[in-house]
Amino acid sequence: GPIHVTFPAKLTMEEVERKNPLVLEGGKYRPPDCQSTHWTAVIIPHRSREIHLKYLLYYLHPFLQRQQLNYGIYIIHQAGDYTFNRAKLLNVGFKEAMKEEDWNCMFFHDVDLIPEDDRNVYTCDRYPKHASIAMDKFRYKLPYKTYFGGVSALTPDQYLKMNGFPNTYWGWGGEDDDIAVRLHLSHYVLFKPTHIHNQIQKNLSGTSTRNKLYCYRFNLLAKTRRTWKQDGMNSLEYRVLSKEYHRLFTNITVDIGTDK
Ligand code: UD2
Repeated sequence: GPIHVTFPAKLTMEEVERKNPLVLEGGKYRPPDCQSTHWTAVIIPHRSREIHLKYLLYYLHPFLQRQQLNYGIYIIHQAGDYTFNRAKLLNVGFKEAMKEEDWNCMFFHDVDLIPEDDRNVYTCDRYPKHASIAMDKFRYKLPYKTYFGGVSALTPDQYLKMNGFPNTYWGWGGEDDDIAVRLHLSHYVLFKPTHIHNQIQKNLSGTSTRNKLYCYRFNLLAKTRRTWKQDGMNSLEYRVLSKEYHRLFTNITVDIGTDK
């Protein structure tokens, strides 16, 4: 049922670690008393949002364990202070996570969204799923019908069929709409759960710095139909700078280039 999400002021990462003794190195987990057929990788694009990350892990680990999934949490950290590129980081996350395990479901997850109900099941469906249809920041309604921001869930096959996500959106905005168009062009019906409690998320906004608005996003969006087959997983270039196995997550720091 519902999870009462609060943000305890004195929470430390050490405390979150103590509360999750069964999590294996790198933020991986296997249910100790059953064999799960679900292998879910949670991919989180990240830079300078440590406080959000701490609260997310505080809620996400016990939440996923209650669902008895095999899971792993991957933080894809963009190196340097060039303009952020959420979708490209998600592509990197997919590629790096698949090198480690045969995941059968990928959850692409903003760092500041916390599930508010246990009926948000972190497994994949027959169709790509928008897994944050009701967020407190939008008063639990979608801002528009095709909105695809926040949290989404795709199987590796679904993801590869749409050539992953675009690499070319630097800064805030547009990439989520591009992904929605790709889904349509790959002939997928988008799955949006109908029961609101299935996908509700609390947004942890607040102190973080604003991502630079991407001014050319509408120009790119207008061309998605022509570009999606060339821009995506098949054109992804990056350099892994480090990979660290922390207690509650795997951190992969990457150089993904710049928009210059
Ligand atoms: C909204 C969407 C997001 C995406 C974005 C447009 C929601 C809840 N989220 O995000 O999915 O579509 O609009 O690009 O509707 N991040 C960092 N460091 C940064 C910048 C971004 O870690 O400096 C990551 C982080 O995981 C964050 C995500 O990117 O949650 C989205 O960025 P945001 O929180 O700045 O933007 P927001 O909430 O408007």
